[in-house]
Amino acid sequence: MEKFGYRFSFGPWNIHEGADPFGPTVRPSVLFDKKVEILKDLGYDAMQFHDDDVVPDLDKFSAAEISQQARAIRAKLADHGLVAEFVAPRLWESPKTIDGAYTANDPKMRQYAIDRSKKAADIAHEVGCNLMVLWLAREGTYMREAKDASRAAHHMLEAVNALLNYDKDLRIAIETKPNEPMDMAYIPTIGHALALGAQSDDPQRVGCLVESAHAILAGLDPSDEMAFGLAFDKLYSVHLNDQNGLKFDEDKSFGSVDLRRAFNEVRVLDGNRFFEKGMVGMDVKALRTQPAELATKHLRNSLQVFLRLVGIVRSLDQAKMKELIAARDYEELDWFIMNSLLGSH
Ligand code: XLS
Ligand code: MG
Repeated sequence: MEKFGYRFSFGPWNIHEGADPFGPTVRPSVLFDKKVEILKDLGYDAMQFHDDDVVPDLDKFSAAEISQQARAIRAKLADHGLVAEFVAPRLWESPKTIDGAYTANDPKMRQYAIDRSKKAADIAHEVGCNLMVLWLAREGTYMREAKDASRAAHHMLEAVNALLNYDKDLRIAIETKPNEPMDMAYIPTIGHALALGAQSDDPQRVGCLVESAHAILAGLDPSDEMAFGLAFDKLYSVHLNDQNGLKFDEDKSFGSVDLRRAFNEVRVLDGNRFFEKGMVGMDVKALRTQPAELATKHLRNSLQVFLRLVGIVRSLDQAKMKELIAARDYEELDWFIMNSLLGSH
């Protein structure tokens, strides 16, 4: 398979049982070892992790036990020629983070969130990566008056600084999202993420991860969010998927709603040689209707659509595009792009 120099990843949560807020699971759980095989067979290169994907119930274990389990996962990946892309502390399920993790009103809960994130940094080190993704799922409000938003910004900065100072090798990619599970989330866009990173003790080690659906939920174009991160060499990873309107996060297969939008994500990534900078991560979910034995096609589709779009991007007649742009004939440019996507008749 021609991968144009790119490396690809997804997380074990992308092969899932299909429950939604209105209905139970519809597929049996898939064992981790099987998910590793599927990832390899589909042509992916790396697995993304939450801390408790590596060490389930990690709060129950000692540092030595956590290290041992993490090293076992690293070996399992290596047996298949795979690596870990990142480790993300899962700060949205614990009873201690009901009122937020880094921005909880209770300082003891804020400390739990920071301590758990340090464990995630240790796990990242043991599975062989130095990238941590912070999806700030519980940082925000259901009602504004419950939190002091300015103080919350300082609490998030304190958490980022605590991690940067705890592990001098760690790089942090802030994954932004404007809502869900919160009514309104703090750090909703890449601009907010990079502004926070710029205030940190070591801005060189703080960047971002753009998720297509999260940018769309913020009313923004994902390729523009990616371009902003790339402009300042701050795009450490992406979560490609798609989203049909402003509703719950759908994690649809890449390009399955808006192919032109997906084309521009690939055009921006490839035009900035992202294959030299980071991995192309997917964050996609199979439709609840998909039968168990067929519930990995969203991962195949997303990877293959990306590669097909890279082929189109790299075949574009750049001289012709420059000519149309110089003439400000953007309608002809639109026609040119549409024909590139539709296949000229
Ligand atoms: C949300 C996040 C989440 C991962 C990473 O989209 O990407 O899916 O668990 O924290
Ligand atoms: Mg995501």
